[in-house]
Amino acid sequence: MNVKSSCFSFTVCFSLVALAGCAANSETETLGMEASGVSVSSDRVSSDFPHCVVAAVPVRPGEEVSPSIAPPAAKCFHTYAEATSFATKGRVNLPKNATMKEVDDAVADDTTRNLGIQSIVIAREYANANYSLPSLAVTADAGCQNQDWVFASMPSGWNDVISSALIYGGVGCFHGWHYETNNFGGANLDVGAGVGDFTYMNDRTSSIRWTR
Ligand SMILES: [Ca+2]
Repeated sequence: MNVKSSCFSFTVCFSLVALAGCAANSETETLGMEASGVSVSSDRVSSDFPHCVVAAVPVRPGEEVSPSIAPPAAKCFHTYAEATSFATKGRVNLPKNATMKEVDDAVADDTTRNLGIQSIVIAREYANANYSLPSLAVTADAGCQNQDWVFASMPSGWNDVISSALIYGGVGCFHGWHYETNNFGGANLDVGAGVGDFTYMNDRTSSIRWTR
C-alpha cells in the first residue's frame, strides 16, 4: 500500500515537473529553427536569424483589402546591418559589427532622404516587449501620404507574436493598426509612433494596416 502510494505520488510529481517544463518553454517563444551556421539569410525567424525584413502591400486609403492578399515571405538575417542593407537595397551598408543605434540612425536618415523614391523602412515590429529582438523591418516604396500599407495576414513565423512596434517619423504613417484576426478584424491597437508593451494585444496580432 505504501509502495503503491509513493509510486503514484512520484508519477504525479513527474507529470507536474514535465508540465512546468512545457510552460517555461512556451514562454521563451522559440521562434523558428536552429542555426544552420552557413546561410547568410533564412526564410524563417529564429534566434540565429532574428533580424527580418518584409515588404508591405499598398492599397488605396481606406480601401477594403481582398482576403487573398498575403504579404511576401520575410527574409531573416544574422545581423542588423545585413538586414538593413537588404531592406534598403544596399544604400545603407554598414559593417556587420555596427551597433543597433548606428544602424537605426542610418535607417532614419535613409528613410528621410528616399521617401517616395524607393524601398524604405517605414515601421518595425518586435516579437518581445520594449522593442526587443527578434524584429521585423517593414519596407514600402513610399510613405502613407497617398496609400495605406498592409499585411492582410502575417509573414510566416510572425503570427501572434508581436509584443511592441514603432513607426519611423517623417514617413507620413501616423497610425499602425494591429488586429487580432486576419483581414483586420477582432480587437485592435494603434501603435502610433510606438508602443513598447502591447498589453491586451500581446502576442495576438494577425494583420496590420498603416495609414496617414
Ligand atoms: Ca511576443
